[in-house]
Amino acid sequence: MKTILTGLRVNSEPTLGNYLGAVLPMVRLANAYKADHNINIFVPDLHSIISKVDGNLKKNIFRSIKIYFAAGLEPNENVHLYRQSYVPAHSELCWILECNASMGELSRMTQYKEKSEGKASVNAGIFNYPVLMAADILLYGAEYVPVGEDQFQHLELTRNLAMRFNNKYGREIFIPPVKTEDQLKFMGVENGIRIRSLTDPERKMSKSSRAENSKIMMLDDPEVAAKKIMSATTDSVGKIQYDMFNQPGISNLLQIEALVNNIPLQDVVSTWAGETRYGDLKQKVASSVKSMLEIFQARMKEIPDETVLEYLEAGEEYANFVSKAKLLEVQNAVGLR
Ligand code: AQP
Repeated sequence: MKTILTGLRVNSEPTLGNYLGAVLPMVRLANAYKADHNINIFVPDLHSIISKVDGNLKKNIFRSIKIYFAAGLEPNENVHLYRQSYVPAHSELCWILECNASMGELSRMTQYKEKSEGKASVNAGIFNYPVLMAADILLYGAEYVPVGEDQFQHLELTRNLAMRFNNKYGREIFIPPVKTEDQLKFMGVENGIRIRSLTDPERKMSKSSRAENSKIMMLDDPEVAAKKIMSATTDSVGKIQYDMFNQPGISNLLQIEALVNNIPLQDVVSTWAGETRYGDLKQKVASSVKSMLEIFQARMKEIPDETVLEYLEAGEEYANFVSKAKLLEVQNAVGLR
């Protein structure tokens, strides 16, 4: 069976960007493909500690699993939920891959540049985490990795590391994830999803941003979230149209409206064509986001911790079994075994 895999860092609660860019696409694919695909949804707890952790990491881990169920994930024997730090092969393979990755290629990663920009000191985890991400993917031969647009460069790195390793050892040890264009086709989208900051729409909505009004957190009071949409930065063009280059604020709102209601962007754009009143668009998007958050937050409360733990323990048994076998193959190739 082919594998679809994704993960969401738990350094803090997710934003609407994480939800629309990564959680919802994964849940939709999981529900559609679970009969004949492995669906690996893991909690990248080791990735999470590269940033400051807000709140309690253990609680954040449980909350992260609940988020997938609240988004509509249907349990199934092929759906595997696990914590990265409970599966040691991730860290072990990471080291071996580190020894096959170059400082040059890692320093070209946009995420590294953005996360280290303007900082006097940057931890080595921020530099190395794309290699751990490659290990997360290659251990399970995951060909499809639904992520937001910001992570596509890391998927390309994963492909390169896999192919380099296979060439070096003369056999197909790793299955590389499919190319970005094929990832997009599989996700059923033309471009990667990138939800923008509400206050600075040139940038992506980011959970670590200090500007509270720039981001909607999935556990924000729905009224507060609606107010953040109402105060979103727009422009002075005076036309409601999708033009991410010249009107990123308005385009971002149109994109949010489409994704929250699961309707094609083109349909939303047509509905608003010819309209000029930005306030009306904001009202509509604010109301869509508010309703979505109310339903989502009510569902979050329905899932007990005990159920989450049962799923995690079962998933970790599966993940350890699969990953240990792949790690042994790698260790044999390198000569460690
Ligand atoms: N703004 C976004 N729009 C669409 N997708 C996004 N993702 C992140 N931001 C957006 C996608 O969410 C998934 C999980 O991301 P993550 O939490 O593992 O790490 P991140 O990319 O570092 O997320 P943030 O919000 O940007 O966190 P901080 O501010 O801490 O760095 C990924 O699939 C990502 O593409």
